[in-house]
Amino acid sequence: MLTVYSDDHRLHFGQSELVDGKLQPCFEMPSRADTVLARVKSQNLGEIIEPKDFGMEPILRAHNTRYVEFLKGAWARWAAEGHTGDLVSTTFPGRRLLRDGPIPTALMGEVGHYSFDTEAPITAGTWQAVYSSAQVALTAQDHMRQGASTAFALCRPPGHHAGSDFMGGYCFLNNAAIVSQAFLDQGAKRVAILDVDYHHGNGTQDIFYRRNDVLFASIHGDPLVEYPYFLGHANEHGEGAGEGYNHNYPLPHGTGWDGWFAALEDACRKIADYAPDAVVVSLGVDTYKDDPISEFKLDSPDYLKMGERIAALGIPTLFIMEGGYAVEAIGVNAVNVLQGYEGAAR
Ligand code: OKP
Ligand code: ZN
Repeated sequence: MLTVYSDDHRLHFGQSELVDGKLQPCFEMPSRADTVLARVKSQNLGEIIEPKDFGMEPILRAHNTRYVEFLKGAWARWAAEGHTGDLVSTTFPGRRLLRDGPIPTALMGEVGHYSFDTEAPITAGTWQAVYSSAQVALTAQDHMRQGASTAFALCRPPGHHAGSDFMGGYCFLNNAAIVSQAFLDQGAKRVAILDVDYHHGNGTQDIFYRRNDVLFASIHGDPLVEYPYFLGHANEHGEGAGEGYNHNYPLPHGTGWDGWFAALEDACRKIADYAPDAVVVSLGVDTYKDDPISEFKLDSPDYLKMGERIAALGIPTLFIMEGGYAVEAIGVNAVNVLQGYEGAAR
């Protein structure tokens, strides 16, 4: 399996994240990608290439232009004001504040307008890193356009919490949404996104909620007890033309392989019924038992079985790296999914 990777991910390195009222090092750190890349190499998964540059157009097919321009220019504006630390939003349009009102001209207001939490810090290199992360995904997608049945986009930063015009949860541009739209723009009739990250992919759900050309299925910690808290319930089935094309599997803390696999089985049946031209997997491995911010109990061999079940769909599948914060283990776990897939697809 081809892996696409760019060192540019290092340019995004948030200084800190608020945990129990104290600033701690960000869980979403550059060494995460290093661990996964090292495992891809040590297991001889296949060729590793740098991304090509597909430009802004495929990004703007999934994201609001003004939001993207904000992301691109925010650091230069922040630095010009004399700041040296990360640009992080702390004020948000909660209920009965103007969520879609005039966009504040002050940067601290504008970043709040475009964020839903404090966990997507904008640093000096964030734009280059998230742009390259999107190009990593698009390059893997292009490999499949040329006929490959699978590919692995080793994206960092991740993307599934980012909506068309908002960031949050370590995410800025939604890599899975961007490549799904690219498949459609190249002639695919239907694409299914299977989000196996521990957290609900609220951004991806939001982007495709009113559409029937992308089916979204997500298995995640129940939002009643887990981040992102305010979306991801089982009764969210889509709206308008999208009614019936969104499937959430919220599961309780402590869920292990058996409970998790039952949800995967149901999701895979829905995907098979939908008969998509391609499957995009939002591959988070923060479902791991020792993940520092998560509460599922999957063990490393389970990821092989996850890959095998996805392969049994028999549909071209693009894997997009999302979360996973047990830095030492995420290489084994992510690559296990890919090797499970390859072993069963072979
Ligand atoms: C991104 B992805 C600790 C709480 C963590 C943010 C989680 C973002 C996860 N401060 N909140 O889905 O892996
Ligand atoms: Zn996650």
